Amino acid sequence: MKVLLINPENKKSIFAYRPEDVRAFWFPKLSLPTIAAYTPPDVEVKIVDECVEELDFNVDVDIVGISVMTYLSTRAYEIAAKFRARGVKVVLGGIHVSMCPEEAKEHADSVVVGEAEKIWPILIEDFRRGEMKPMYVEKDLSTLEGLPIPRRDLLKPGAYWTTSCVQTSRGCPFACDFCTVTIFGGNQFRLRPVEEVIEEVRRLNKGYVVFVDDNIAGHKAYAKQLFKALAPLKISWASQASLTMARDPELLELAAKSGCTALFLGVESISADNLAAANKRFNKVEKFREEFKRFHDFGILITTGMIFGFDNDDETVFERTVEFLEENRIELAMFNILTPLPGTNLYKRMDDDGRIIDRDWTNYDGRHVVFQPKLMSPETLEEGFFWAYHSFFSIPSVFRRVLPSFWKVSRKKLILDRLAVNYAFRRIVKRVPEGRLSPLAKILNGLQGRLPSIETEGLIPNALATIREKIGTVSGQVSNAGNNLYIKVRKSAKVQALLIELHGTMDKINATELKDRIISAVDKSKMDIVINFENLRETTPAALSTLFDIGSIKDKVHPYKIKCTNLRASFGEALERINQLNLINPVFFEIPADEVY
Ligand code: B12
Ligand code: SF4
Repeated sequence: MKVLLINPENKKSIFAYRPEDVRAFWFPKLSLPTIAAYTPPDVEVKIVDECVEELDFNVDVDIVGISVMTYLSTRAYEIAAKFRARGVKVVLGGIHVSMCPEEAKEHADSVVVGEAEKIWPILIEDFRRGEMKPMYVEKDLSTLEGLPIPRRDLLKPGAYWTTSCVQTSRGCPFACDFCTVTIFGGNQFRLRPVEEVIEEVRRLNKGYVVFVDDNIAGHKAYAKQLFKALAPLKISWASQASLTMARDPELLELAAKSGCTALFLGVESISADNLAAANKRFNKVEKFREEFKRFHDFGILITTGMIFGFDNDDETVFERTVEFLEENRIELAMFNILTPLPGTNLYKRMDDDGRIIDRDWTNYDGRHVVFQPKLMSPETLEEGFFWAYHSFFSIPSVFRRVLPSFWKVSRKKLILDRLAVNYAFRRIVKRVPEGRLSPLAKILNGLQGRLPSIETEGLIPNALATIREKIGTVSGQVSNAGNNLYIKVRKSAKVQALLIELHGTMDKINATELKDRIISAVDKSKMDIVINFENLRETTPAALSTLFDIGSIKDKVHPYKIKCTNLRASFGEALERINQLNLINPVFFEIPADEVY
């Protein structure tokens, strides 16, 4: 009996990785090598991965198994139809089938819902007897003890950067709104016995090992034990982890000592509001810099996963994100457009709100906009995503991000490898449209920035921040801003206005510049402005009266309004000193923060 296991690929997509890309930096999923290992020994098994080889539809085979990711489901169904037309039985399994079994059933002789460890051998025996069922559902999560070694030998030799992929755990202790991992694997975090992982690693042909876990540090005590056991093997490895790993220096040190050279970190967004909405509060924006530095200090290179299109993302998110990644020397990043994958909470929410605009699964690849974004048009989101790719992988950006680590990392070869991976990504980027930033993004960028504060006499501290500092809830940004005025701008999700967040110190000179920038931004954007004073550390009465100099600003912004929030609570004392009554109307007035946030 002959079984053919297929990993489909949508070769028509400009984003599809070509064989040369896979050889340069890619590795296979373990799905099919795992199933192959569970196939009875008297059955002949072959694996074809369309990413790296052609699929022969005339091959001599009795049964075909296809692993289905959502964006590849159309291709999977096409392959299934061709084999079924020849009378070959087709089984579909994997994440998409588990989330949409009724849909998948229409395209196959049998579908497997859930993990296949226990079901696959039963299905094969049923097939032999001519009694294969149309659907097999695995409700239990299999134990990870005594797993057979995945059949990596069935993968095309030399086609991948590495085939030394090993899984040490399944699932993730978190449940981010957009992710299918916890939905599929339950929020039970399952761990393989350390000695079994070590034995599997020991048997690999040397080379770079990739732990294809969802979160290698999801269970700290286990991870520490694993890293200690890996150290004597003298391997180099990479994996995925959550940023929480940086909060345990011992864990980082053990990881580095065990050969960890690179980690993929699900950073997702540089907006705390986005992260909160995505149920990812454990990512703390104000700690990002420090946490990235910790990985770098241990010589661990970082790849960040970034998502564009969250509800608080406006046109400026692309430039701000790339700038942030460059500032933090992020050696590599994967950009994605937010995608409501079936089965996730995000999908349910978007569907309930009628925001899904494209139901073609082919476009659920993180590179297309399939939903209506809140603060920009789908086109602006797509264009900005393309722009971010081009900008991040431009030669100056590559040097800015990668070269500084050269002096940090003791093994210089790692940096050369990272430069090579960036170079390989540039090949893909060249196939992607160039993209552009929207005119509003340019306006916002003209408005935001950092302006030095020179006049430090008579500064009045922010009363709100002082109270918070006392009770220990003040944000790092308020206390660490230094002698500068930081102006951050975005479009409000709630009201048709540009939101200006002030941080640091505002003196008369930078207040004059801020006022000019506001007048210019209102003129170009034709929108109201809301200035939030909550995080401004200190200012002077002279700075406030310059900014609120109605005579010089009212006509220039008419008919638009400049509004404030947290002004009185933060700088009531300064306002008292400058006869604030003139300031309230008609141009400036204070509104409660919850009206804009
Ligand atoms: C390693 C990995 C990668 C690697 C390698 C991918 C590759 N070469 O295809 C990299 C980092 C490159 C990657 C990229 C992407 N990935 Co990925 N990846 C994974 C990860 C972490 C592990 C996969 C793995 O090896 N699992 C171990 C095996 C044993 O488990 P399994 O795949 O679930 O298989 C079991 C069952 O599903 C079932 N089964 C699976 N197939 C079949 C087939 C048959 C016939 C049967 C009977 C059963 C069956 O049996 C298996 C044993 O129980 C998974 C998450 C996860 N935990 O699975 C995400 C995951 C598969 N990736 C995902 C996504 C979205 C992507 C990207 C599209 C992201 C992006 N926008 O760039 C890209 C696509 C790139 C590409 N061309 O494939 C999603 C898929 C979601 C979906 N609904 O489709 C997942 C589930 C993660 C998530 N966040 O939700 N990925
Ligand atoms: S931390 Fe990563 S793997 Fe875990 S639920 Fe969130 S996105 Fe998914």
